Amino acid sequence: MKRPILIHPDPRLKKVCVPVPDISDDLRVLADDMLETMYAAPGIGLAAPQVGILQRVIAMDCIKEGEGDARPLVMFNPEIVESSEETNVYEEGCLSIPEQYAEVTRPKEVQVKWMDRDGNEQSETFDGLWATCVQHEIDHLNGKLFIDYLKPLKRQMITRKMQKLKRERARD
Ligand code: GNR
Ligand code: NI
Repeated sequence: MKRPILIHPDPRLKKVCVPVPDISDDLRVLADDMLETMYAAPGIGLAAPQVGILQRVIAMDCIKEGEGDARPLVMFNPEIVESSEETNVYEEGCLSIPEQYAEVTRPKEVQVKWMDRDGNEQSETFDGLWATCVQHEIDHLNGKLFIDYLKPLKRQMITRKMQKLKRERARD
């Protein structure tokens, strides 16, 4: 089932999420709901706090439509174990900050380890958009949004736009 996505500013998007102790059926349902919500949005990633669940779970699929087979990835307790010196700049967006985009510089490659839905440890090195996306998602688990990398004035401008959007949505 699709779940509603929280819009910034929301105190739940600023919280450090707790690790999942082990994989349960509830968590597998959450993972499926997150993938469904992400594909429907549409987005290339989604973190559990964006649907109000303050646990360390992310979903990703950076394969764009028509670009090949889908690759739905769900990670429990993802951790970056190594980051490249080399950086990359991407124009980032966020489903919790609709229609706002800005360039963010991050390590170009990251090695990530996580637990999969069967409870197995996985590890993989990501590059390109996958690397950007997994870092953006892990930031969400630490209460950090891409606008936190921007200059305060630009961040404030975006936050004010989002407050207005939320007021308008609450009215109709
Ligand atoms: O859909 C999304 N697109 C995107 C584009 C560039 C960098 C990061 C992202 S993640 C975003 C979905 C989202 O908000 N995930 O938390
Ligand atoms: Ni996001």
